[in-house]
Amino acid sequence: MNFKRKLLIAALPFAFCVSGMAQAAMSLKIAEIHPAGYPTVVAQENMGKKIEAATNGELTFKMFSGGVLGSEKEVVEQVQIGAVQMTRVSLGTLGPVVPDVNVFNMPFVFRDHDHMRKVIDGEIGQEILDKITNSEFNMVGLAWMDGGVRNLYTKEPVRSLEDLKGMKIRVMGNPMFIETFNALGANGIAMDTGEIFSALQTGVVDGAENNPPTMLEHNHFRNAKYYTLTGHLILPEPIVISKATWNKLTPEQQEIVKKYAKEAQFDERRLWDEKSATSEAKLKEAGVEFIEVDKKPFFDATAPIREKYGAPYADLIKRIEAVQ
Ligand code: GTR
Repeated sequence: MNFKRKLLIAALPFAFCVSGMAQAAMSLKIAEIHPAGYPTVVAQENMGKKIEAATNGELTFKMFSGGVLGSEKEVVEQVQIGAVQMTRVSLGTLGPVVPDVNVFNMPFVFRDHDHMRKVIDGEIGQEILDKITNSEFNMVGLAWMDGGVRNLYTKEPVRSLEDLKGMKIRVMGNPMFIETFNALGANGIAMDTGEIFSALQTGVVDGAENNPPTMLEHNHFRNAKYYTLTGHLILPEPIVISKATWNKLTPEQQEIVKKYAKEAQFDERRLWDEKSATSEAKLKEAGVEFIEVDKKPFFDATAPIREKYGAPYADLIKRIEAVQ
């Protein structure tokens, strides 16, 4: 046997050992735009602990909350290359990357919050997660988190569609949302979550749209005191894992990750309901006026968006509507 061959054989057990070790012990970074204590953050931390216990410490998790690893868009890019292993991201952000998920991003596609929950808990929810997994974007869709109901908040009150005319409204970086607000007579302006506070403060925008926990925890309420209950979006938010990471897991580890991600879906829902209620109370205490509006004009004005973006998903939309 020549020297080179001998060396190779000698190195083999070591190579196996190293790859075995990499599989046995892996630390996963979870990125979150929301601050510590937010329902999505807590639910993913709980999930991480359960997975760690179930894998005997083979998989460990480190939560990076508060957007320290970048904006959602940047994090999605990092997940695709495996630099960040896991994240919970708004479907709004994911839409331009995996267009098939945009069906949930259409204004007023769900009747109400409960309808959205039934849809994501059922087969359609799984189909959309599978679309993420089967796309070319190197992510595996694991489960859903609740992002509540998104309403409009503005510096000047919006009591009817007329009041919204010409207002600059911040939306997530998804052309569908820009078009939605343009259809409502406003100007949709895309920017990252972290830029909203100062954009409201300096008047770069006249308003934004989000759920009560985000309005509260990201301090948007300090410069937008009117909350108009349009309920135009009820967005579920997937937990995704990098495909590069997923492929390194053993089938057993994959099953464990899936199982506890699904559990996190329901853990977060409970936390979400509590947080929404306390957030609403705190916003009111801070002087935010909650404005009830007739949603019909908002629904009617956004019909062209549903027609344009919904056309390729006509059957799916019928199935969503049929979910009782
Ligand atoms: C929140 C959502 C975030 C982010 C944010 C935004 O409701 O949970 O993922 O998308 O809205 O509008 O930027």
